[in-house]
Amino acid sequence: MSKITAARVIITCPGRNFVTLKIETDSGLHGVGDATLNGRELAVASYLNDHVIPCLIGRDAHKIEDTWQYLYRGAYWRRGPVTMSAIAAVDMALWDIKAKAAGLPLYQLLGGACREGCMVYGHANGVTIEDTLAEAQRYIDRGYRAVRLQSGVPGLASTYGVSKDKDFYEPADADLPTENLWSTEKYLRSAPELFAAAREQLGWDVHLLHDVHHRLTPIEAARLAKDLEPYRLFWLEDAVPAENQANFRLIRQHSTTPLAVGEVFNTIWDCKQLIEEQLVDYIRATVLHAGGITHLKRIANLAELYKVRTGCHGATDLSPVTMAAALHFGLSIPNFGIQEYMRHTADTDAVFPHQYQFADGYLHPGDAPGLGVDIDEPLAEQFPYQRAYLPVNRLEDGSMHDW
Ligand code: EZ4
Ligand code: CO
Repeated sequence: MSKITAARVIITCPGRNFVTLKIETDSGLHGVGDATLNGRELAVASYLNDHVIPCLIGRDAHKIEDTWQYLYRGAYWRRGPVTMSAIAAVDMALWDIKAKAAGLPLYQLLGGACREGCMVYGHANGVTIEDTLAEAQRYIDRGYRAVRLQSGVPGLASTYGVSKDKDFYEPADADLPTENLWSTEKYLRSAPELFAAAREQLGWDVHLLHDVHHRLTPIEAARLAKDLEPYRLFWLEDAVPAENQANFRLIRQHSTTPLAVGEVFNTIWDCKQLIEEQLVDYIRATVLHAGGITHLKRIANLAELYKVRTGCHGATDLSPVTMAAALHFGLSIPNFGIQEYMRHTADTDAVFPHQYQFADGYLHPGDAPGLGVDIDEPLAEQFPYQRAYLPVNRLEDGSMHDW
């Protein structure tokens, strides 16, 4: 028994907002969990402060599964990003405590390492194809084996994934949502040109990925997947929104381009049909937004039955705490696929000192007991919360579209 004596939510903005849960125990050990929900941060902070923390005090920190069930079933109101991010933060912090108590890096408790490291992909983007490919080459030169390519669309002033600062892409960029314009026709013309040029210039030894960010209808996505087939993508991500999981059937009927989805998923129920019908190849649910290590393990185990691999979301709005948890998890499961990796700013790295390290295209979580990441609270205090929204997206006639 290791009694939870205190828990607090720390909100900090070292370049972007992060919500962190820190749990303390009577054994002197503490654990950290990430509860960041981009653009809706304070809702999760309130869920934790007002509704979860009162239930945690006095509980046995080692009862991870029981605490998960208590918070999930006990709320009565199930699922959803706010609830599941809050549960995830508790779950991560409790795994951190348990692994520290055992004196082991977390991956050892999850079954031990299945591989030497977790292959990651970086983000190369540019306004023109030329710029994007120059960026991609920079990643390859730094040792990356996989790169996501996003390029500006001729005729559109801005598009998803193309940033001003090349190293630190940050879509939550304003205190009221930025308005973007979108044209599916223009995009469907330019995306295949990007990948044709990429294969010509970068060759075939690098994995190439692309994110559609939920903007197409099923038949449009089928056309894009088919057009991209000759360039052998590692995956095509979020080709359509997945509220209606059956949408993916149409894409599958037309193309062998591997498909990935799931960064906005919260539970195994969002993944179930896609996995069971083998409609996707990579499932992108994360430790943070899908209920923690305890729940992501269930998703990965289900996926393994159908040869679906993981490809966890890892954008900058997932803190180094999530990155550490994802790496322990990825190292320990048989069906790991790839991990998204966007570097955080120096201020974020300083607020969250961490053990994980990049080498030769792989990240390794390190061998410190626990998650191998912590929060520097006095430093975190120096970066107060700043409201920041993700953009919204409209078609050229003014209709709202998916961002
Ligand atoms: O838009 O993390 O694959 N990565 C992505 C990200 C998401 C942001 C949303 O918070 O799609 O850039
Ligand atoms: Co994405």
